[in-house]
Amino acid sequence: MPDTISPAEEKQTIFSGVKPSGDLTLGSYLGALRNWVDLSEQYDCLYCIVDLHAITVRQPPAEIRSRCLSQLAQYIACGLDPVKNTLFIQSHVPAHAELSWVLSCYTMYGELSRMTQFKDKATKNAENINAGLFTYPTLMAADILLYQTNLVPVGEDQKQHVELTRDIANRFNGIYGDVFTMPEPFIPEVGARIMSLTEPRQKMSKSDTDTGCVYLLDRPEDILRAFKRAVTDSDSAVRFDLQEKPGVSNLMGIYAAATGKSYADIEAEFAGQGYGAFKSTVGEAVVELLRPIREEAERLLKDKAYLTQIYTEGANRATFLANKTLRKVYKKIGFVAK
Ligand code: ATP
Ligand code: LTN
Repeated sequence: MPDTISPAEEKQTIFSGVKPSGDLTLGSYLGALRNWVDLSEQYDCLYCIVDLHAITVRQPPAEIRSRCLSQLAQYIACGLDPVKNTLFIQSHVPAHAELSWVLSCYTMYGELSRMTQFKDKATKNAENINAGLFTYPTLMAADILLYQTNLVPVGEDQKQHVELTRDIANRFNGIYGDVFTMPEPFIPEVGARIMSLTEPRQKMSKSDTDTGCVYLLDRPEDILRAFKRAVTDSDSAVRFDLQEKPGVSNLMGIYAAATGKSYADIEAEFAGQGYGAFKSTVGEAVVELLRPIREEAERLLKDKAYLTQIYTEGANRATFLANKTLRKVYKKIGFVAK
């Protein structure tokens, strides 16, 4: 009896993760989570809460703990079925940290120095440029490669990290044979880079303290207020132009992602109307998009026993798969078997 199913029946694997470094934003949803849900029928999916990644920036212990649970509730509320998808917390599967160390010995200092996220975070956290912030991409490579992942659904900002993961995998495979599957980034056509509503030239980031973020659990009145305050420009035409009109283009991107409308449709819909009506309509579309997620997440968060069961089962499944790859890696390197 063959111990594998035939390639025709075999589903490809997806891995992705979000850090519990703040509350999930509209950017995390449109750039990543929503696609996770869309892809979860055709693929074997592992979706992780990457707490090890979050501590590259200081996190108050009580906050990271409660955010992990809340993030899990939001994953499920977004539509991820915990029976069909493996939902787990990264620190529950030690193989991530173990493979990360190994991969750090196959990653070049120069490669890590070129990562834009490192340069960005180092500028923002000048008082704490720790080694973890620098080697962060090797941990991300370990996350992905441990599960022989084919596809990594992420926002535009993570493309460089997935490309580095491929370089590391290639280098390792070049020395030891085909150990790792080569992963591809999957970046959505709309929503891949949602910008802050108040600083539209900066990515909407959950750890930023500016007021330009919309959070998945925000109340409708807060969402509407955030959109009313959104920065536009001194013109009055709703027209897509990232260079000249970053605020309006960002709102158009959000509206397109929320409704499925094209930019041409949106321009026609608001022709001659000015920004007031446009901002309110986008705000209302986002309220309706997020309403069911917030309601379901609030309900799930009251059931801690259920959430504990989900992340425990998720960690068991993930550990099994991850250890298979880790054992293979150790063997290829030449470590003595236990
Ligand atoms: P932090 O502020 O702590 O760096 P973040 O808000 O940038 O966090 P991540 O946890 O780094 O969020 O990202 C989670 C996923 O969501 C990633 O796939 C990332 O590419 C995507 N993502 C995050 N922010 C945006 C955004 N503004 N637009 C589109 N995708 C995004
Ligand atoms: N680095 C990512 C989060 C992340 C991730 C991953 C995404 C950690 N490990 C593996 C995809 C696959 C971020 O900063 N958003």
